[in-house]
Amino acid sequence: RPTEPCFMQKGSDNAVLELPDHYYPDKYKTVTNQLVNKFGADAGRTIPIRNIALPDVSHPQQLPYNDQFSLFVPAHRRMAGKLIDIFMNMRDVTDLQSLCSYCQLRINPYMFNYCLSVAILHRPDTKGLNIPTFVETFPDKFVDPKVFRKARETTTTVQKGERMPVVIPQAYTASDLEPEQRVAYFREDIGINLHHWHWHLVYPFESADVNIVNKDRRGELFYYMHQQIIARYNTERMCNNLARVERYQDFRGAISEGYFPKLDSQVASRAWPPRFAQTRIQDLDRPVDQIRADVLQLETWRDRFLEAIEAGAILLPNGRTYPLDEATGIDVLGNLMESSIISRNRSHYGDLHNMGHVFISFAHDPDNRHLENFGVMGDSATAMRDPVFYRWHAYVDDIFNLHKAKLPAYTPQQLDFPAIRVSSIGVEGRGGANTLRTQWEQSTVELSRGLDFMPRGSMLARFTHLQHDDFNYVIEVNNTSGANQMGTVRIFIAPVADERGRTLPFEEQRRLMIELDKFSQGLRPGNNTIRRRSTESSVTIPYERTFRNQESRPGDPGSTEAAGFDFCGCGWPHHMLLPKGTAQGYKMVLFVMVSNWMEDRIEQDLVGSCNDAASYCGIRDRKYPDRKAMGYPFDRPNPARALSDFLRPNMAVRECSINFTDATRVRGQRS
Ligand code: CUO
Repeated sequence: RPTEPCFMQKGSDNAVLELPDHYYPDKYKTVTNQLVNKFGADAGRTIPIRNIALPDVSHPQQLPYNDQFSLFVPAHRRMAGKLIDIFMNMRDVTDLQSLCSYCQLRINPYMFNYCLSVAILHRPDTKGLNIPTFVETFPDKFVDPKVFRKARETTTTVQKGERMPVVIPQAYTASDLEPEQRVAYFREDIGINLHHWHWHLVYPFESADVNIVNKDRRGELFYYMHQQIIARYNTERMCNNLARVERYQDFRGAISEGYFPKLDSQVASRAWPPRFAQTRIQDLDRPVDQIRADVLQLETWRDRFLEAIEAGAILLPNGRTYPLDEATGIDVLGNLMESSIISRNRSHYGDLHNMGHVFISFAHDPDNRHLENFGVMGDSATAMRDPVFYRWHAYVDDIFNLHKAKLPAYTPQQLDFPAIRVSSIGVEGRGGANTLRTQWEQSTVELSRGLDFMPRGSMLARFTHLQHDDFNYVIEVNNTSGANQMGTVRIFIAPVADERGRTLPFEEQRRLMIELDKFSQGLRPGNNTIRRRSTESSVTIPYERTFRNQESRPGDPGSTEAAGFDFCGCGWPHHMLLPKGTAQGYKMVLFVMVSNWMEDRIEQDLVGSCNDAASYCGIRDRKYPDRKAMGYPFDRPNPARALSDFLRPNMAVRECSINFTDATRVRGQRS
């Protein structure tokens, strides 16, 4: 979007004092003086720009400025990969800024933002540099477009400082005639969608620099993070009297769920297209997107996955096989599935997951006859809004689970921590013992960065989201070894009964286990009482980190968070830590296991890294901080028929309930 041109830092070394003429796009060349006068006078900050030898950006420029951009579309992905490389190869930050000032009005804004964000995350000289949170830059991907009209009205008629937040309605994409609407608060949650976008930003799958992609256990993390989304969504559904999500496995069948996103793209000046109920995916022939693909291709890739899992080995390009073993099989499969450039055989196993997104997102216009763009499934910032996202990922997860089911069950030796006995777990909070409380909460998000028409000053939007009362876990552990020990405490929660009220067998319950926290803990000889605050969760990041609202903008004077919204912006939003529960109290089982930290630990220096949401996001530039399989001990089937049969002395469970109150509080005010 046209924003201010960059201005020069006066007097700084190597900086020129005027933006080189050829940096301006042709349409502005005749008015450069006016632009400098108009924006320069009240520019709060100036940045250095060099007159550099500009690299060739013609490839990424092939995506029209006002089009939508999708990482899942192979041609877009290749352009983005090229632009990331160009950004990565700039000599220093000033050169990068200079190139950005040249690109800003020439490169598609969505692609520009994505590639620059990836480069900032991965360049050694920009680590710790703040990236504006995506919802501030592109609020049109997250909120009802009516908000922008109201914001325009407000900003033009009310002085800054006196503006009331515009209110984003809570339920605006469907009525209650649509049963799926009952979980819209989850699907359309801004924080959840930001997390998903951020995760895919931190784990890109295309770049000429293999190190950007080839992060420790990234294929396994792709599996695990999305598996946890499905576990959470299924639980959320059951809290709302819906059955678990039905996997999308018949690629010829109709998708029964429709979705009408009611989002407008400000860049493309178009509404995001809907998908009507009972739509089928079709062969794609869209020259404009350089996509020609048949549904049969998707089925062929799928069949090859199933063959490989059945055989316990994948086929390599040289005709040999590579085993899917206990330690790395899931990582290999994850990288094949997504698929990334570190897929071991992309030509054979293809691009199953990404193209699933693409087929579904173009189901309404497979041959571009209506000149319609992709639907929300085509963009990682919007995909989780659509019910079909969960159907697709439930199927992807089932494929991974077929592999897990081929592995031997964990033996007692792989589960036990000799001499450590967990006698109990419970929670304490405002709801009383073992009762967790949820309700709605209203919070605000800053829109001003993302509004083209914006006069100076803040413009807030108020939205409503799920929230829970803080609580503590209380865990009693007895250490009979006579010596200090170190344990890894693993806390999960899962429903007790299925959607028909029947007690869940272990095999179904383990797949609904939601990780709540994981931490290391010293254990003195004798009895230990561990108290752990819910806010310390290794899964979540605090609200301020997800939204970085105006009260705590890093780098601002007085900010408590000096640096690092980059990698650190990845993490499940804390307000969605717990499922909603029900008014009557939804029964869940809390599970804790203390495993032997000496067997789990990864020796590495964590100084300066942000590691407080490592469970779903890993740690930047470090290894995943747990040697065990992600999801352990529930990632594999077990002969146990019920959770109680599975328990070992170093585990404990407690039934608890989540009580939802249909009331709304305002952030910062506790009722
Ligand atoms: Cu996150 Cu399908 O991978 O969206």
